Amino acid sequence: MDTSRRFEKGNGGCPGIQCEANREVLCNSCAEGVVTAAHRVESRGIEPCLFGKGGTCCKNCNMGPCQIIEGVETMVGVCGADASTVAARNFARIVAGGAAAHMDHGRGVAFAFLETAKGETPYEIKDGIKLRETALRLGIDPAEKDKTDLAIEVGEFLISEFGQQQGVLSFVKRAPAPRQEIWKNTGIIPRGIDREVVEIMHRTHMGVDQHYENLLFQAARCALADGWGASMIATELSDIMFGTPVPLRTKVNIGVLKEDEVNITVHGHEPVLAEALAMVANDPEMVAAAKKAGAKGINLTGVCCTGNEILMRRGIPISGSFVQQEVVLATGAVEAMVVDVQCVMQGLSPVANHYHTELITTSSKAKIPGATHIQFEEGRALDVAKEITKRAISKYPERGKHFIPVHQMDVVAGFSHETINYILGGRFRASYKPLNDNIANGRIRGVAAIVGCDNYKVMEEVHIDLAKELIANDVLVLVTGCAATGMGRAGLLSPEAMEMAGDGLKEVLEAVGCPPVLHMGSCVDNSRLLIAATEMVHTGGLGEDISDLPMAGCAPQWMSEKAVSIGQYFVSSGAYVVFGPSFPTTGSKVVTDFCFKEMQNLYGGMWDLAQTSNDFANKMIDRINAKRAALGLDKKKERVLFDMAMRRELGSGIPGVGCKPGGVG
Ligand code: SF4
Ligand code: MSK
Repeated sequence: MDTSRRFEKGNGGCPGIQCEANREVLCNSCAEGVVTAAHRVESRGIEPCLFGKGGTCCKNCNMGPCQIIEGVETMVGVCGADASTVAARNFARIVAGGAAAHMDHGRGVAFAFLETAKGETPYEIKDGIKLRETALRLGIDPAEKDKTDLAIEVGEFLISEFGQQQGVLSFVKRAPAPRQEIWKNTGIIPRGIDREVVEIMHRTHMGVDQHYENLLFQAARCALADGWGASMIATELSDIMFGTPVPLRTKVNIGVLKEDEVNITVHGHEPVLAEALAMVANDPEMVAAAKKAGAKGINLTGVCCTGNEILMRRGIPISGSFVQQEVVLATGAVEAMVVDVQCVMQGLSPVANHYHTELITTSSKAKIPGATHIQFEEGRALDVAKEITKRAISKYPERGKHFIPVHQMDVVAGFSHETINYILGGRFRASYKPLNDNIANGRIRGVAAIVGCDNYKVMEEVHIDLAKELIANDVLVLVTGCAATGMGRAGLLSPEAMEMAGDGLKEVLEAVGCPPVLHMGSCVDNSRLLIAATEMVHTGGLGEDISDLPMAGCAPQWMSEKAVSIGQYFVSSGAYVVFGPSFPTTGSKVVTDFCFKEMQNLYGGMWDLAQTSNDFANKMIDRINAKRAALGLDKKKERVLFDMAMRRELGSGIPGVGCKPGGVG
């Protein structure tokens, strides 16, 4: 693949990264001297280290590091490990790393939930209906119990699943029965949440599990403990505590920063502190302090998935996705960036130091040299939020030369699976039946999930062109994470984007008034997609299992280990998942074939690899068509083929919008 052309220089000799807003900020004189990941990519190249690309280097013991080449007899590890063993071990460790991040996130939410249930935090149990439904699902009888007692019981029950040693995780039982049978037969039912990560770390230690297949089975089990365990716990308990999302209008992109207000950005993944900051942002005492400092108020915005959490539930705008985190600070207009865990670049610290910005870490698990640390505790949530807000206010008078680009885009977000149920079926007959019926009658070809990060390796926004091609082909698109923010910047999260949809999909969208691309939340909220797929199966007419659905998933710009864990839990749940621009096992054909072929036989779902948006679209639509044919729904449906002229024409998507040079977004 020619990757060199993927990184284009901006007009002013500054790095150009994906979005016009980024380009404008980094080319502005107030960003002079600032070094961001875009600059580092420019100087180091997009493949900073070739050692390890393809997954066949091992440094699991001090006889190495060993570089291993498949098929070359002399290029095995000192211990004799071959490429398949090492690639599978490395893959399993990637899954363990990604799953562990979600597991610790889920644990944090569960403890915050329990403290809230006991009245020890300023939060409340907002969704009593979901609490009762969840209790029933866990086998807890909600009858005769008040909200407090029930929440305590649910919280304690779910916390116990993190340290559970034997048995089956409770939410696993939500999956379609044939799916559970497959997991049982392949021996990958997760027994406890933490146990599966520990077992991967043990098995991948020097001299333990040497068989690639055995390693990949444990990787699958660990990933399921993430998706159907920790991530689902994080999503469900966050919904019960902070409210289940419903559709709301808000905005995304750097232009949501405000010229005349104290700008505080929250970045990372956890919703807990961000909720407290949202609670105090309008506190009269804080607003008065901001006014005294010369500002008109306090403007809270989000970055990455903490941003997605408060966007979904509170409509708080997102100023940036992963690749924009440093650029948001390079505006010089942010008084404080408050970070919790995951996807927070160390490069933020020097960028913040370049300005008056205070970078504030808040988790004992995640400190950064040069940042101020203010430890967050749920029991003191409002006090901590006020302390942070006051520090940000005190920085406002120090704001110097700055530049806020105009780019911002209207979005509609908040599509929990409960909301999709309601929107499609209406208040009195909430159901996935209309979706299934419209798939069966061919108005909707199928469903695609575009999830995950954005990444400096991919300078074109592949996921945006892909989404346009999918919706033009009547595929309903579900998005999460930073991919969702990118879609928002490009105008695809607004109902007006339905104009880009094929006739069938458009007809359905017009009837319900929702966008063709539905924002379903943060990284942990990929668990919502598992439930939505399960609901489609249970509703009937589209097969007996998730693997029967005309559905495909992808992460075209994946960056984090979490994305691999997410991809693996979808594959093990029966989904076809395409990753790009690279896959971490390609140094071993044996392991890659197992992931790309054998997993299909085992799970009815498999991995695949693509690079261009057109490759992704072709593969995903082919899969959806094949599933339609298998269901007997193969009434000929014309494929809209995108040529270069059509791509250019769609360029910004809706006239005058989008995240391409010359657009507004
Ligand atoms: Fe090399 Fe084997 Fe040690 Fe890995 S475990 S570093 S392959 S000797
Ligand atoms: S924040 S994991 S860059 S989606 Fe969830 Fe974005 Fe990927 Fe982090």
